[in-house]
Amino acid sequence: MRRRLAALVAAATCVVGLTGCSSEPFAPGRATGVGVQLFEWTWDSIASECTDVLGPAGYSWLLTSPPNEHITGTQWWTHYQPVSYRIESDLGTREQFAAMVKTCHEAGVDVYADAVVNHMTGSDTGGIGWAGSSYQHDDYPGIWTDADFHHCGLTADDDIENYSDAAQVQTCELLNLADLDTGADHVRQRLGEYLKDLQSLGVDGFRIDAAKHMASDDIAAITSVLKPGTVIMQEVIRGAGEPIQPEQYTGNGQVYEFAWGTGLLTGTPDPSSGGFVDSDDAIVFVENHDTERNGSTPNSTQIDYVLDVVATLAADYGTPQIFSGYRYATTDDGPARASDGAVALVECPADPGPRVEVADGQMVCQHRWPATLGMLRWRAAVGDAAVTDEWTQGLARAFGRGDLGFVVLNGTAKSLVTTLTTSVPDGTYCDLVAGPPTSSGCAGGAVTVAGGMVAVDLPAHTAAAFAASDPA
Ligand code: LM2
Ligand code: CA
Repeated sequence: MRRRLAALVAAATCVVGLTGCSSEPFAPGRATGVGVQLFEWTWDSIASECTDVLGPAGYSWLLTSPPNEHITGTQWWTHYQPVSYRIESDLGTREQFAAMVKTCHEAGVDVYADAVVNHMTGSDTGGIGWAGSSYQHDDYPGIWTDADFHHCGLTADDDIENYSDAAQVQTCELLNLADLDTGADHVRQRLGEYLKDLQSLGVDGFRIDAAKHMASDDIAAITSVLKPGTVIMQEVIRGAGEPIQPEQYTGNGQVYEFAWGTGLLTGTPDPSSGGFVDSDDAIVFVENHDTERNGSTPNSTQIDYVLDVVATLAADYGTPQIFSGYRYATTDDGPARASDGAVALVECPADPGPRVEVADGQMVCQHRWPATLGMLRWRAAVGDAAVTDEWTQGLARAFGRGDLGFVVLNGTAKSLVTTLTTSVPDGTYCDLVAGPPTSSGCAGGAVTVAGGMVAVDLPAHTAAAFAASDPA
């Protein structure tokens, strides 16, 4: 007998780890491999999030915003203009940072920091940083003098103009930001010391900001002093026909594979079609703080965003990084601030989800959305099982991971009513796109497999996923 059950994309009633919610927690211990970029979150807020949500939900690691002293201002991008390597920012103090790392480790979550090592500030007038250090464009007392910077002499004002010229990209200034001479031994050493200092606070890995703007060898030298096993995630934006490509950096660690998120804009990215780094080398993401603003990938205000997150977490390619940011009116705006001028503690919406209204400056908490949490659970359940039972019909598609899980994505504007072959054993299973199951049962609808077939009835722009380990 075949039964047809609508797969509901219902709002979950709770967030795992919070009071009133008793979804079975993952054993702390890096269950999924999935990370979350907590963009502009304060260290104190990250600490509570590790305990309350990230650990129980199965997040393996998180990425912080840059933790060092930065220029002052209310824009988020002040964090991408370092003034010194003191761990002192409007996101928190050194002590708060260290306490956060400890708390997150106790919750089973590794901490990676965003490392801005290509450049310092873009200021032409100089000033005083957040922690009180004074600086000029090419002069950071006690740290760098003019001789420590590239003065490329290749363009009129030493700014990068032409991405087809590798020397310009790596030795001229990105956005007028004073470009460190990362080829020089003592510059490499000082940058390595900064990263080691973070490591002494427990940091497990680094995003290397603007990696494309440093020679791969420079990054190798800077990171060579780190503990074996330190995770390195390099930001090398793929540009067609450019001389500098992500493949040149995989010897140092992983790279962000921008082709994944870009590919989501038009359908399903297909790494086997070429133009992608190998799966083990790739960090994949639906959006990051830059692409959220510049449109080069989907963003969380768009109709198929949840589908894109589901597709990314279900795929057998790369290490997913979930993005969690805040609502803004204009792209420069930073998050809400406390009365002392520092970034305010985070308050997630009561029931975070795609349809919840969020005021400007407030966190959206995409990493708490039911579909994201449910798919973390699904991903942990399927492990590295091979892709099976693939089915495609235009923007609708489905696939399984061995006999452990199955996912259906309806990216079309019409309901998807069909019957599909699945290797998941006959039975009735919770739809995990509705959220992780709770002690009272499925978070949303259920799906039945009978005779090796599953009947699906999915509204436009929705998805459903079930795992053999989560029967209804
Ligand atoms: C990155 N990766 O390689 C970051 O992901 C990206 O967010 C950074 O740009 C960039 N590289 C440099 O670290 C952001 C932001 C820019 C901002 C810079 C520096 O997207 O808009 O530039 O940080 O804060 C701002 C102004 C720009 C000005 C520059 C220097 O928007 O107009 O350039 O400061 O004063 C003259
Ligand atoms: Ca450079």
